[in-house]
Amino acid sequence: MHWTDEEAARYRALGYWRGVSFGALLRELAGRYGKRPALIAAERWSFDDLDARADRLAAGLHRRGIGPGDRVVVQLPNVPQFHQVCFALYRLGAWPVFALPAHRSAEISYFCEFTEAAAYICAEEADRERAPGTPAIPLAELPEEDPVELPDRDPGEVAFLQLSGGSTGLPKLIPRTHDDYIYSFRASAELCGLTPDSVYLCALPAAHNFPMSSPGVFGALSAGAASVLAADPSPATCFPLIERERVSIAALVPPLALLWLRAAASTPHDLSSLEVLQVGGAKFSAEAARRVRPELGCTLQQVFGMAEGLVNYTRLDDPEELVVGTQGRPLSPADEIVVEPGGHLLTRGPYTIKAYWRAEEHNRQAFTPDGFYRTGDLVRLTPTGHLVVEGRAKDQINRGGEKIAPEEVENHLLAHPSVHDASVVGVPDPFLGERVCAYVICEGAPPPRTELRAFLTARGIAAFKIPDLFEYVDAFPNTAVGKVSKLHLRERT
Ligand code: OOB
Repeated sequence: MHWTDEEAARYRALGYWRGVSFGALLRELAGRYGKRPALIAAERWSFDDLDARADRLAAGLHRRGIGPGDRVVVQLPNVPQFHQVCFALYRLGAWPVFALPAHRSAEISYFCEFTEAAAYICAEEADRERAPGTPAIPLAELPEEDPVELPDRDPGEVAFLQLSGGSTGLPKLIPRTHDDYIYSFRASAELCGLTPDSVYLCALPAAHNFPMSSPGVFGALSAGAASVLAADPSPATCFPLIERERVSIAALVPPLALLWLRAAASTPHDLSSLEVLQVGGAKFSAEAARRVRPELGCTLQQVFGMAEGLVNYTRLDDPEELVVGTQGRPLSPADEIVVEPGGHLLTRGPYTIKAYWRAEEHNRQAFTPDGFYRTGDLVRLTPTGHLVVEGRAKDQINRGGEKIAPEEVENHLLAHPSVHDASVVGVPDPFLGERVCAYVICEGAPPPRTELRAFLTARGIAAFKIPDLFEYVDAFPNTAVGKVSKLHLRERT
């Protein structure tokens, strides 16, 4: 389930795992950076504010019976309370389960049931309907009380459950420990050159691993830097924030980077503070990558990461051809990379998981007996040790950085009375990289496409999973062994 004793001893001896819990880390940071700004949104919170408010919330949740090992599904927008909730739960030893704001009742009720969640912390009162059996705590009702004494947590234990992009019917949960996660964002902050004078813009959903830890808000906190939390990632929202707060580094997925490039050409806002634009989550084309420096006036950093662990970065001083043409190289000298024939990328290291949580059967395929994670990505290694992502072996759609498990959508479609069979694939799209296309075999007359869309919406799935295209067919092409050939389906559009 975890790292071997030998690996753990090595990671500690090399100083990667520092043996400090999240709770202790925030205390240490508050001691060092006190009144300096930590989180900037409608409200401005200093390091002291975040530390004190995490304590007060921990006390309130403690009184409600939330304690070590309890799971708490957290679904919040980009507000400082998101980070308050994280640190409060970390101090209690309870595990946040990080849902995305786009998730709806199908996903939230599954997370709550599968993790047997003790609570669901949500944005709005109305959200509680998404998890009928779980006590909901809306943002406006976060219970803050006078702090209570809580024992420090063991840094080797699980701190939270992150969601996998998923390639199976139901998403898998990723257990990350204090030691491994703190190492990943501290090392990332260093690699990105963050200092207390840096300003990080969190434009993507704060719960995603990229803006959380690569270096993300946690990395910024660990460096004493401020983070600006944007309500949405549009240029209209973000450009004024960059100007006002003198943002120095921001992180985007490729389609948003394209939008920013387009908007930058005619913006009245001063973006000159921006030194680094990170782009990751999906493949950024070399053509678009080449435009970043001339059009936005900053350094591009490509980031190829995964919630399971491994994160690759182009370095800020890499030559242009590597920055533009590769997805970077591993964060840590201790990251082990294996590229099997065909380009299959496997990895093992100080912040890559050894198993999904409660998924024994899936773990047997996803990890090798010697503890490597099969990423499902197909890559090429350059002589410099950089990785170029060339494709994917896993059955997953990457819609502009949003990951979709086709099987999950197929299962929802199969619940419709007119649907005899369904096969969901990603088809190329110039803006998103891929769009979602559902091939459907109907029983009787095909329903209008709007009906299938409405049906999926009513099933309560996130909007980004609803197919962009529906194609009615009489049969699916088969592979030699009689399975549906998704390769052939993709080629049909
Ligand atoms: C990030 O994490 P996830 O867990 O949402 O998705 C991971 C998968 C990777 O296995 C790969 O298939 C794809 O997303 N991916 C990329 C990529 N970055 C991620 N594919 C091509 N080029 C890239 N630059 O997406 C994530 C986590 C931490 C940092 C950055 C991204």
